[in-house]
Amino acid sequence: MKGQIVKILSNLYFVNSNGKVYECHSRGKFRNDNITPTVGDYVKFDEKNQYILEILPRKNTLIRPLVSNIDQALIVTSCKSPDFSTNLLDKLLVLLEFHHIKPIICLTKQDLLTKTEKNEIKKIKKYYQSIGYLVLWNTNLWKIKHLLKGKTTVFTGQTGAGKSTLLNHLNKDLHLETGEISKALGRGKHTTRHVELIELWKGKVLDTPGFSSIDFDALEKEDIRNGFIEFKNYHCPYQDCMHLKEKECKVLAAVNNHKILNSRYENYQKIISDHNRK
Ligand SMILES: Nc1nc2c(ncn2[C@@H]2O[C@H](COP(=O)(O)OP(=O)(O)O)[C@@H](O)[C@H]2O)c(=O)[nH]1
Ligand SMILES: [Mg+2]
Ligand SMILES: [Zn+2]
Repeated sequence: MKGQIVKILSNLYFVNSNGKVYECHSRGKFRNDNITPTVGDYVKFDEKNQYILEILPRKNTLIRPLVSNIDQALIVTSCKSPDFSTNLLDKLLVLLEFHHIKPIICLTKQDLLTKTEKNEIKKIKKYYQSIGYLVLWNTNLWKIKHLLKGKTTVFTGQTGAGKSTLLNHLNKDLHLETGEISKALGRGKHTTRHVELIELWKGKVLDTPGFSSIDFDALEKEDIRNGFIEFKNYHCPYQDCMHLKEKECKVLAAVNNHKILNSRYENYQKIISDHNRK
């Protein structure tokens, strides 16, 4: 039978197949093969003896959290408290583009904005939509539920952005802990959690504390450039133009003509210079 690993606890692999979860063991073989099964792996398994026979080819693997075969990511981005960060958003977009994970931007805490602030966010929202991204408010539960169906989705974004709150809204039975993580840390609470895919609206979701910079290490400068997907619309005289100081660069011209959002370009420069410093 085929299934997907939804949870791993020491040497027990929880495999979901058509909504039923089987507790399987892994054969020694994978260890020798240098493949460790991860959450999200699609596997062939022996349902009778409950062990994993084969790990099917992966679409992608993230390191932190260690998880494979992610179809899409909901980037939960708060408009306020914590303040809207285009830098974090653009970084995540680059990372997701590199790993072939479809990004969906979900804005939260719009209720905390003044009218002027909301208009500003709406402009930014429009820009991201114009370059091809799906951008939603967290109040659009109906749309989000539809997007989850049949997919493996990670919920990512800053601590306090409202990931767990949104998940609780999507399913009242989840009862995920929400609120300030710093309070929990202050009490010396055990914060390491196991990675688990949970079934939600006919899909599987993973509530992550965000990705780690380790997942960035595999990227080359060109990958960062390619992650700014709207740059591809401009054809510069230099083939393989990095859009930094090149003469007659069409991207730089578009930034000057306000065709490309200023913050996007600034974030691009920042990510590239951080990369150079490594
Ligand atoms: N005003 C407002 N508060 C929100 C919204 N979404 C989440 N919160 C609050 O923000 C805090 C952090 O939310 P939480 O879901 O724990 O964030 P997480 O760290 O991303 O999982 C909690 O106190 C939530 O009640 C929202 O849309 N509006
Ligand atoms: Mg949370
Ligand atoms: Zn260029």
